[in-house]
Amino acid sequence: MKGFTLIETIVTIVIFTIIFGVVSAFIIMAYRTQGYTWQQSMAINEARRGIETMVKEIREARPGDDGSYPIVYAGDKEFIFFADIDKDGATERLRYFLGTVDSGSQAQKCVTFTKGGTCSVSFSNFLKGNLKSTQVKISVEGDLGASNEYVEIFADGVKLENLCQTGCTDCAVTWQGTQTFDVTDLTKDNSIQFLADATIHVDSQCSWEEPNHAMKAIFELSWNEEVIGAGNELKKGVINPVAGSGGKITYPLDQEEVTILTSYVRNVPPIFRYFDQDGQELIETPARLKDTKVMEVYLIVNIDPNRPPQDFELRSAVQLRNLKDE
Ligand SMILES: [Ca+2]
Ligand SMILES: [Ca+2]
Ligand SMILES: [Ca+2]
Repeated sequence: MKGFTLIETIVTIVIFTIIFGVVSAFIIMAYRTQGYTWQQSMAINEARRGIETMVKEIREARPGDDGSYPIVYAGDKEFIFFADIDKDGATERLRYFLGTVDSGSQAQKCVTFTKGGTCSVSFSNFLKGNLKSTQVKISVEGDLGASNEYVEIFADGVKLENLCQTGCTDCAVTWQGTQTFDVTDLTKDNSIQFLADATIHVDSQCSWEEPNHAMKAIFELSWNEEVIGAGNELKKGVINPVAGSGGKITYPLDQEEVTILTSYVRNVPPIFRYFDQDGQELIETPARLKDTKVMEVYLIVNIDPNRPPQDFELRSAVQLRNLKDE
């Protein structure tokens, strides 16, 4: 029997390679589609479980242990209320919302050209959402080589620190004395002013960028804020009641524990809608707080809107039991 010729062998190898390539491409594609569909169904299940828990808790809305009305806030994409979700008799403050944490930063400089001068900068209207935290990094430069030459820093009139009291040099030609401060409380009003006071000892003899200056300062503000209605994550925030002195109950906002219920929410329409006892939809916030008896929760879930499967919609109506007879 004759063996294969070289040509026959090559042809055979080429044919098998092509077949193998086609088959494996098909398998990989099928596997990917399968994996994607599986991911989508996981996302839907996750959203469904989230919405079920949410509906159960909203149904049980009741006054806060501090005496607050059951509903705190009734927005299109944020609902804040009280309920006892773990059945221990103490009422939690709950917040369901679509939101994302955004960060931002701005920097400003100021210079003083006179001996012992001051300079100031102010930041305002930089926040778009609920402030989480703000930091400022401050550095100075100037005729600051001696220990009696320093820069007093104030934020909204509050003394923060003396920069460059040690470790700085005269006219360093680089930022020095850098320190970072937490100014969260001072920026809650969406505005902060910084003052740098160069004391009486500093002469105007430095020439880095600006000639004949005594001192200059740079303020680098950076913050984290929560923007409601943005992003694709439906979140749940829980605050436990805290008994203060004299048994006074409070719900400290900075003790909220936030978890993500589902990460693929695509709602443009409201997630929360509010209805009175006649089934009339409530549009204005004051009426929502006062008259809501029934709510509708609506979620659009899709792990990637640019490819199939299409949007999956979850919709659920819920009667607020403790509010229906008022
Ligand atoms: Ca509880
Ligand atoms: Ca000096
Ligand atoms: Ca302020």
